Amino acid sequence: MNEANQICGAERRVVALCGGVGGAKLAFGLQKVLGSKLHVVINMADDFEHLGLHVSPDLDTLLYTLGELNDRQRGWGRAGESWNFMEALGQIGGETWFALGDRDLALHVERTRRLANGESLTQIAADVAKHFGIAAHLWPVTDDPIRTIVITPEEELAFQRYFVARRCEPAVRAIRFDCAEKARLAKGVEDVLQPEGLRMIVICPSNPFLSIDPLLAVPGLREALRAAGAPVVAVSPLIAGQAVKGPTRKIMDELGIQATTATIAAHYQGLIDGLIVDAGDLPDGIGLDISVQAVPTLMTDDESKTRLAQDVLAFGDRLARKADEGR
Ligand code: FO1
Repeated sequence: MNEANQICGAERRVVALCGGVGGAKLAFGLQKVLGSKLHVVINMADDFEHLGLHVSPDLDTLLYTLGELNDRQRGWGRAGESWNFMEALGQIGGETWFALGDRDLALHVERTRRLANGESLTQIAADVAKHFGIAAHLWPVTDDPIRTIVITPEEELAFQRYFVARRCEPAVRAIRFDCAEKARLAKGVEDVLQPEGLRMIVICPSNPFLSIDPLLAVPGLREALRAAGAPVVAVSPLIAGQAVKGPTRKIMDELGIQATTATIAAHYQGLIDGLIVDAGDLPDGIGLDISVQAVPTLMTDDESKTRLAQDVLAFGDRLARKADEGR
């Protein structure tokens, strides 16, 4: 990479599309490398009203992870939590299937108050991120309602009912994103995806069906990604055909989709220029017009998250140079 490009590269923004615990891990690694040059577009379709509170699980997982406040075993919620609220709630017959820690509760109560006051999820996310000392910029994909609905043979389940109450065990027949067609792409997301000063776009190793598809369902996002004029690099959420955590593989089996590098590439067909796969998953002739790079993708600690982030950035920069040479 020539000197000018290198300096310019370091100064330019990287936009990451993210949802869930796996996505948050790579976002953490990217923040370690990029600091305030990282902009994260967040899935908001896992949100739901619970006990009269507006809960935003993917936004909160990112806030806690980037703020280094997260419980690293569970992946979601805060470290050092206490559960007095849940205990007291149980004593009076309240709904305890969705665990809200005492510290976590403060975020839901304060977000609910501010939403009732007319503030947007974008404003609330930015303000909480500031209070948590987070360097990256967090962008809810939309400030309008959007809800993932999981269709099973017996019934339709709101996302958290499927994911938490039923522990992902009902078979998935289809997934729908209610209100997506009316959701407006948040202004901040449109702004950060403008070509000027944009280095690359990263699709984090989140569940493609439950975390990335609801992002892409917001009208205008796919077009904005294509018009951004920067390489789009996805990181496969599978390692040796298995998900590191969560129901990605199970859902692929239930949807009749083979859990291979090729099907992940096909899922993002037309959107991505490059796909990062795990070192052991060298593709058998993907046959798609994208570049594939095999590196270790299992993120078990801060070092491996940062290393994967560096590999992703180097791969994206190589794709950019190839595109420049091609012009
Ligand atoms: N996941 C669970 O499996 N059980 C829970 O009780 C639970 C509570 C919870 C509370 C706040 C929050 O931000 C996330 C929470 N999650 C819980 C995780 C959450 O359901 C998932 O991380 C996302 O919705 C999917 O990415």
